[in-house]
Amino acid sequence: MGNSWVGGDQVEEGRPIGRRVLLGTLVLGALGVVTAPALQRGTEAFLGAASGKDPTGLSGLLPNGGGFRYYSVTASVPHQGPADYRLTVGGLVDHPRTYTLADLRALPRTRLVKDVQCVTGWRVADTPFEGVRLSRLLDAAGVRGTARAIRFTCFDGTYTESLTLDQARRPDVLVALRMQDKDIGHDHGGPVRLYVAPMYFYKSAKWLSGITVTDRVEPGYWEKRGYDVDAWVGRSNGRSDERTS
Ligand SMILES: Nc1nc2c(c(=O)[nH]1)N[C@H]1C(S)=C(S)[C@@H](COP(=O)(O)O)O[C@H]1N2
Ligand SMILES: [Mo]
Repeated sequence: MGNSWVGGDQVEEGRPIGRRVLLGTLVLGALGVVTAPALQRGTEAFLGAASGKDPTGLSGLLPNGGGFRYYSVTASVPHQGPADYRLTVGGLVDHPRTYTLADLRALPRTRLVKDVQCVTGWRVADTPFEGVRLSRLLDAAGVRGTARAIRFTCFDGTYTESLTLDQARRPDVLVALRMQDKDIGHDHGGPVRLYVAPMYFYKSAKWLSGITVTDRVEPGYWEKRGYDVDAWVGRSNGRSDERTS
């Protein structure tokens, strides 16, 4: 699957960067040159996204992705499928459990169709997501009285996210198995990603592997790097986008 360069300015998580800066950065990165500290953060974020797809780095929009951009903070992500995918639910619960993909597929599902909004500005209208309500998995696990939050981990080995327990129990928060009415492919975080409909898309952790119930919010990957922990679309991160849910 090839990648195409589409559009003038590329964006990366955190701030827009101009095409010239981006191309310079990619060339330096490809040559293994150590970049200036000022560029380091953007370089890491963008090269991580680009190199997982295409070593030449000229990627961004997913081909046939309907406007979605590919993001990963790691250079590559192992593939997991029906044979080896596992989701563990643990922490402050009475009944920790590990789910296979078949286990998750056997549970009742919810389908939601809403806009997706990335904090860097792009928005995709009317995107169907389908999956098991997170609240269902939490209820099955038996959340203890001291619990206040959830920590999400991913099988890319690096990305993390967080929600308060109240946010996690909303009916528009899914452990998603399908997106755009297809099983979620690897690039979109398949086979299972989180979908937090009312929040910026960085909350929707791809390649979901762990749900840990905790006694406090532990800020996720981007939240440690300046993004709002309470990431309501239109009411956080200094943005005024139309709400998504
Ligand atoms: N594991 C993981 N999940 C992630 C990210 C990531 O880099 N790694 N990026 C987040 C951000 S910032 C966005 S906008 C969306 C992008 O999802 P997509 O690649 O399906 O468009 O995934 C979110 N979830
Ligand atoms: Mo994003």
